[in-house]
Amino acid sequence: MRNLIVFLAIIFFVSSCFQPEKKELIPEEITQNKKMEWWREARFGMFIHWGLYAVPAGEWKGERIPGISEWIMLNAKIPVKEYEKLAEEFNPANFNAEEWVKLAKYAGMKYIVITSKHHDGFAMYHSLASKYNIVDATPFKRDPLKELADACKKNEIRLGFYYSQAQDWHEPGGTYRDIEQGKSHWDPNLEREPFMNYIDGKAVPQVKEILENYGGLDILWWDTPIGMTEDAALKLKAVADEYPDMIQNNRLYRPWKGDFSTPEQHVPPTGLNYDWEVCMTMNTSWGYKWYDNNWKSSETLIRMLVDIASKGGNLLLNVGPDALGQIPDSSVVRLQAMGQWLQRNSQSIYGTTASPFFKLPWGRCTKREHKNGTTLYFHVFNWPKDQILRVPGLKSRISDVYLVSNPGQKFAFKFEDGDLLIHAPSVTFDPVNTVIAVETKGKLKVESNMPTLKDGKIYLPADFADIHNPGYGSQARVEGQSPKTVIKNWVDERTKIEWMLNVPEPGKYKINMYIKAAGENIMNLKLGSEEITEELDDSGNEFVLVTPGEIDVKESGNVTFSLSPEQGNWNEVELHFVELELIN
Ligand code: FHN
Repeated sequence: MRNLIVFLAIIFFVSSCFQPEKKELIPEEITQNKKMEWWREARFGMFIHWGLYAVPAGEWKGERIPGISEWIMLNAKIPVKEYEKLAEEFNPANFNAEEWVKLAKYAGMKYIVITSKHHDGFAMYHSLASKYNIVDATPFKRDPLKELADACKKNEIRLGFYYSQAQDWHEPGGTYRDIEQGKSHWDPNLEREPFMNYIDGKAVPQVKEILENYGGLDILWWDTPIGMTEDAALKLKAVADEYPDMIQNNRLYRPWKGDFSTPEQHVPPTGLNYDWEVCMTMNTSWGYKWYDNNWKSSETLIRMLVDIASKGGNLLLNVGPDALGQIPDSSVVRLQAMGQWLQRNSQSIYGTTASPFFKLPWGRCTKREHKNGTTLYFHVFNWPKDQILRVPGLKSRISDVYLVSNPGQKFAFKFEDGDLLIHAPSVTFDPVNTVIAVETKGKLKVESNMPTLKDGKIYLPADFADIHNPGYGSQARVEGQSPKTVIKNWVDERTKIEWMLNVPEPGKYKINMYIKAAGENIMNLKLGSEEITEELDDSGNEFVLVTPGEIDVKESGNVTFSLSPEQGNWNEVELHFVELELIN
């Protein structure tokens, strides 16, 4: 009987992993799909944070100010009148819109989003609603956003403006961080006024200006709805909704979804059931900070773009130009590397959709559907040492397997134990990411490789974990090659590790974990709705087996197993795998 239940559960599980039938769309969905079409195909855009904060570049009165550089006015508690003086020094003589646009194009980016006004309240375009703008208040006197809009048009790249609609540290009615906690503005000379004065007097007129005067924006990127009220948001929405083809993000007012969501500084572990765009810095700050050298490598950035595409999202990658109008060389080099990789592999990114696989231990997958089949793009991050690339559970008919950057290079393949095996030469073609295309015919059929019961155990390896890192702070990551992968650098107590798994039958499961713990760590373990806590001993430099106890799983089906640090009781843990052993 038990075998029968397991068998039926597996049959249900397998069949539910085949591609779902396309559902009938309602008219609103058709309109929305049409509006989002170019954006979904684009996959990759450039974020530009540029403003007066590029002048101090992270330093105030000879002191390095901690935190992200565009927040220097708040972090260093600079009085409004003093900060305003930065405008007199701002003369970005080397600014060249055409060069920026060409760089974005070379990098393979399809759109640009630039700060028209950040939280410091300074408009980076010629505003008639406030003299505190780059044309009226600086020796530069040019409107860089106008020049950028012209260059984008000329070079056929889409353009969006960022606008900080609630926070405006310069205005008596603008909001600032902690206003919702009742804290005062740091500048006692700024006599407070009602928020609506600022909305009516500056935000609404400025949003009208940017929408009317720059040839029609493709994106309006709202930010930080701190202190935003529904009344104020409705006024701004009314202005923006005059442009129904313009795409807006979800940050105008917290309860509203906008056209897309905006995970910041982290990549969601799985896809989201809504359009989404990760915004990400290449170092730590958004604005220019001369001593911020915490650069992500080109390899990390290329793989991040691929990871996001494999989950169906976009990447908006930031640059912070300096006070002379130059994009830092460290950003340029990375963008060029991304562009070169994209030139060879463009078809595996643009216009593709999310991976049909649960997890691929060696990389990622994107796909493109055609009338008679699907092209699967396998992005191989870790080239197999045994010359066999195993694609778990691919059940479709296959007509061709070739290298995307050189389609003449074919690969031999065969099916074995329900998996596709691709013969991989001993030397990798691209150490960062080799893309192999697999042409499948007919309906795409993929059997999920979600962990499930096998020989009495459910095996949860490091490379099948979803790592929920905090947006800012230390990032845990997977290192090594399957089956020897390890989660390393788990030092931040906000980081949570999760696995999706299939429990074919309820029962008591014993937990075995293979971990290395430094110092004192207390961990909470949760399977379905049951939770236990484990105090981990310092294991020195060794991986040890830890058995925190048993958990009762009351229902079969897909569940989540999670590990999270007990707040205030965390030091550092590395994790190789977890095993759930059925004991009754
Ligand atoms: O506070 C800003 C920050 O400076 C930057 O502009 C980012 C970009 O998404 N948005 C805010 C933080 O969420």
